[in-house]
Amino acid sequence: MLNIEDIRKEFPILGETVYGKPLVYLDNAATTQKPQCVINCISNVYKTINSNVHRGVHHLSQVATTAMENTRETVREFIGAESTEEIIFTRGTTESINLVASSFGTTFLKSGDEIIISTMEHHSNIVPWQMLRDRIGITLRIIPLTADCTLDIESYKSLFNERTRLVSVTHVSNVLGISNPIKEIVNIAHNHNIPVLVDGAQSIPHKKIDVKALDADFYAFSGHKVYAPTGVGVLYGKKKWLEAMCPYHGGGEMIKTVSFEKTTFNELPYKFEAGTPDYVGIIALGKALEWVKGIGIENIAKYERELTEYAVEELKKIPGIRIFGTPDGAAVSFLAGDIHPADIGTILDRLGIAVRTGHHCAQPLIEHLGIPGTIRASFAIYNTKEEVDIFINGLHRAIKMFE
Ligand code: C6P
Repeated sequence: MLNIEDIRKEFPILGETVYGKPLVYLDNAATTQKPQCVINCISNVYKTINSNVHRGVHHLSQVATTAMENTRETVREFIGAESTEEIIFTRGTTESINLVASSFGTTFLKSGDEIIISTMEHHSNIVPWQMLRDRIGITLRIIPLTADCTLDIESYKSLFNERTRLVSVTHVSNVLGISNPIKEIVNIAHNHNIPVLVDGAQSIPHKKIDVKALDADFYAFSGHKVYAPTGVGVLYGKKKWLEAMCPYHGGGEMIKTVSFEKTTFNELPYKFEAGTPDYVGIIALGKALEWVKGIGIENIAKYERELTEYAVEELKKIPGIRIFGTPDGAAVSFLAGDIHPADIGTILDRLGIAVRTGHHCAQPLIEHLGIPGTIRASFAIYNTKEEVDIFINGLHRAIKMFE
């Protein structure tokens, strides 16, 4: 049995008030709040072991390096990767996808090649491919959605041809809270010998991830969505791809030798980690994942699913509410009649309730739905049914103001 009240006590920000009202934070898909142990970890690193990593023979540098590399092992275990050589630290999901677009693109793609993405992608999984398209002349093929906002798998199958080189899709939609059948998507692509990148930004906080079981070729995620600090993320890549791919950024750390004539590159994973990494954030990412492990990701997933189901049930009782898709995760998107989502969001904010409104950085999906945007409530392990009730009451009040 989870004790949510005890878990809440670990998050100092949850005691804050907004406009004199207790904070009800339902914008966890944008970023999660941080437990005290993660906050302490950051300040303890600065207080006790701060030193640049992988560079010094001195004690502090060695301790900091060990702590950072321990996180690499924590991440490896957390996502079920084969080896720490396959764990690249980045600034977040966005940078992880840009890394693949740049390095995989430069190494393997040429004009006329095709990449498959979907209608429900976040801009981070659209724009890097468009930039590549404009640079080298590839084509983007888009998986359409069915009427109930799921990926149209039959259409997906029909997008493959001899020019297809990569599939890049989100595991869970940040707008709809719907999980995509990644294993099936991977199997279909692999039957064509095509690798798959999975955008895991919205699955890492809510699902048990096993990259080997999924057989994903790449898996990208951000630390800040899973109780870790901002500014750190991960790219998992199968060794065979990472070894073949050219480096992304050039600089210190990613080299073996440098002369003015020639540079040789470092081995994995350092080949992709140019410059001083955010080792403080990385060490705190390790702390956050250990914290999640302590509660159990399956327990988190179950609790959040129940909370989301409760929110969906309560939303459905309000006349005029339109929910988009059938969420199976920890987020729900909806509209209240013709009221603009930003108006609802602003009124909820005055009541201390934080939700996200707008296009959620997924404009093609919003355009597909033919709406101005949505109101999105997204949940984390520290949210409660009482908070859902406050949110629903707030929604009633907001709707009344527009009647
Ligand atoms: N979505 C949201 O409110 P970064 O910014 O790199 O940490 O994550 C980008 C990203 C990529 N893919 C998906 C599916 C995402 O949801 C996000 C971030 C936040 O929905 C902020 S826009």
